[in-house]
Amino acid sequence: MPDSNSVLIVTDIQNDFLPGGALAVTDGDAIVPLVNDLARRFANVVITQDWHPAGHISFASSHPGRSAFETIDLRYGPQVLWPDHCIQGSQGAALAAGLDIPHAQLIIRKGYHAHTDSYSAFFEADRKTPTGLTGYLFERSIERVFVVGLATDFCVSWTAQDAREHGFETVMIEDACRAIDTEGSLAKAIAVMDRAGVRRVHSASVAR
Ligand code: VGL
Ligand code: ZN
Repeated sequence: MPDSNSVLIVTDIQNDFLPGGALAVTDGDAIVPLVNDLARRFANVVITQDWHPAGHISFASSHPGRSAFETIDLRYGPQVLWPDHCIQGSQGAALAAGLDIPHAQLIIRKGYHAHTDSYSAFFEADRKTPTGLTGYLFERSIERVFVVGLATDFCVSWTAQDAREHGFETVMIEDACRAIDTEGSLAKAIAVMDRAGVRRVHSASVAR
């Protein structure tokens, strides 16, 4: 079992990212039983929830003439536009019904500022506005962060990168993640994680 200074971050396993959802990730539902099994190996679990107001800046519908999966430039940098998804309080934003992690201690919501997206669980897309997760983990003496969930190439990757930046030993459990993979985003995310020193492992190597 990973020690008491380790945390599992379960990223955005929400209805809208599962097959049939507004921003469905291929096979997103396939990881749910594995994530439940992994979570039982950790004393510390944090769950993240993408949590946008209606009319959020990351929605293509907020930019007349633009379509989903196009990239535009915003004041904080490039932003991929998405179908409306994970609207606060909606069924689509709810955690997947099959997620069974009653001992998770914190659910961190992100992307709630109308004018800024937030893939990472640590910082909003401006790379400056903190979510508070760093302070929470520091105060709980967490040293190692394991990341699973959706999607590999956006929220998982950005979360893993920021964890490294804060000096956490960071492990991405590859078979417990699934990707959106738009415009080469998966290959790019893997390269960036590797460069940042994020270790990629198979779930079988995570001790029980
Ligand atoms: C995500 C796109 C938009 C994710 C969230 O969870 O990876 N991707 N919002
Ligand atoms: Zn989102």
